[in-house]
Amino acid sequence: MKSVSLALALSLSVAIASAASPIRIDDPWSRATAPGQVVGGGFATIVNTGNTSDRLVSATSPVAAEVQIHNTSLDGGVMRMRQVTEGLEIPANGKVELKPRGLHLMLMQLKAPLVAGASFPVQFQFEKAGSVTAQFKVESTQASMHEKP
Ligand SMILES: [Cu+2]
Repeated sequence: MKSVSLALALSLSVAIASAASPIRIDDPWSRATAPGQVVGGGFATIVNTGNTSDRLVSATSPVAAEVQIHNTSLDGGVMRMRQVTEGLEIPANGKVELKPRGLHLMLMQLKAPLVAGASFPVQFQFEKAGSVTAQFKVESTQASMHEKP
């Protein structure tokens, strides 16, 4: 009996520890891809409710060979994407938005098309908060609430 209650107490403390993570991934979504399209985008708002800044260092997903962090810039009227290799700082009590035409996740070498209505996990690795997983919802390429520039 004693060992049972100890195990319960241990699992409770683990649950409390993970719930206390200051990093939250809000509204994770992606866009459906056409057959043959080998890259996809990932968008979300990364919220840091903690009093110290953190850094997103990498991300992985089972749907893609590699997940990169990209930034978008306008270069002579042409949209260009650049890989962010130094990670992404998430300010204390702040947030960073990953959105179309801005910072985003690039899912490289998709293993299968992303189909509207489906969802897939992305595991984020933060310097301090460690690993945080979010479930990305695939939306159709047709106009959605996210399509506004
Ligand atoms: Cu990109």
